[in-house]
Amino acid sequence: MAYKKVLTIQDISCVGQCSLTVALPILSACGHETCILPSAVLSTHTGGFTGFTFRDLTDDMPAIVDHWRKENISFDAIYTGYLGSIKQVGIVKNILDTMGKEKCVKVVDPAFADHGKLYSIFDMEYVNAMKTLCPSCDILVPNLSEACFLTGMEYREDYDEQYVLQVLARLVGLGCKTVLMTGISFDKEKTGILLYDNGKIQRYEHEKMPKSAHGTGDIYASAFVGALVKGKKAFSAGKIAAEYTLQCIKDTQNDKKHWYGAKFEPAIPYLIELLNK
Ligand code: PXL
Repeated sequence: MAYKKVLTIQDISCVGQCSLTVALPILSACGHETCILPSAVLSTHTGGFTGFTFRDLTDDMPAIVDHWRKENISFDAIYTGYLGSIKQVGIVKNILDTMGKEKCVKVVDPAFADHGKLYSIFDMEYVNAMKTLCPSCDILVPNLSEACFLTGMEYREDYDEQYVLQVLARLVGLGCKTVLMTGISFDKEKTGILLYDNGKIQRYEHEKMPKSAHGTGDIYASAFVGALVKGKKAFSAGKIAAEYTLQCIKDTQNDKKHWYGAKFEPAIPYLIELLNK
């Protein structure tokens, strides 16, 4: 099996089990060399903690990337998540456009909203900037909230296939080639994923847990990229990531003290088992 070099660009939330502290171990466990470009350093994530610190690393990025260029460093995959500023979106777009090897797979997780609401540091100006990443990635991995903000569609908890098709059509209008939507199901008792690829739709539904957990979008996207880079087809990688994420949520469900994230580490052997099937 080829050894692949993945670059992931997202924040370091020192405590909180999200972003790089999730992506790095998951991608490494999948067997990939994992390079990072931290977008910001926070004391914790912003979802439920108050008084967190936030250091924006936008100004460090150009020199880091220049050095990589001088060293002729390029990547088999580039996966972006939570970014630190609007200016940074432009830098990240340029990285997506220029730092990949010939067959580089580029995955963008918008990572700016959930349950119909933007994460606390973001606004519509940021959302508008994020639209510019759509044509630069191969696969966009939004949840329904992010897809709605990007497309200007009203966010609904209750929806039908027609509504989702409209959201997808608008994402394609923004330049998306392939979209893997998370948290989509037409059965209220379930949840699932939907892969849109060149007009073709594939869906996979699974058990929905009573409570979701913080950071599961990052766990999902990291496992998806890990599986994809391992050579799995997008739909199969999407299903593997869904099964793994579900297990992480199950492992966390009954621990009230663990409200800030999902326990993704104990299920890593299960992820590897799924990858080897
Ligand atoms: O999991 C998404 C995420 C990543 N990084 C930071 C966050 C969040 C969600 O709230 O606050 C800093």
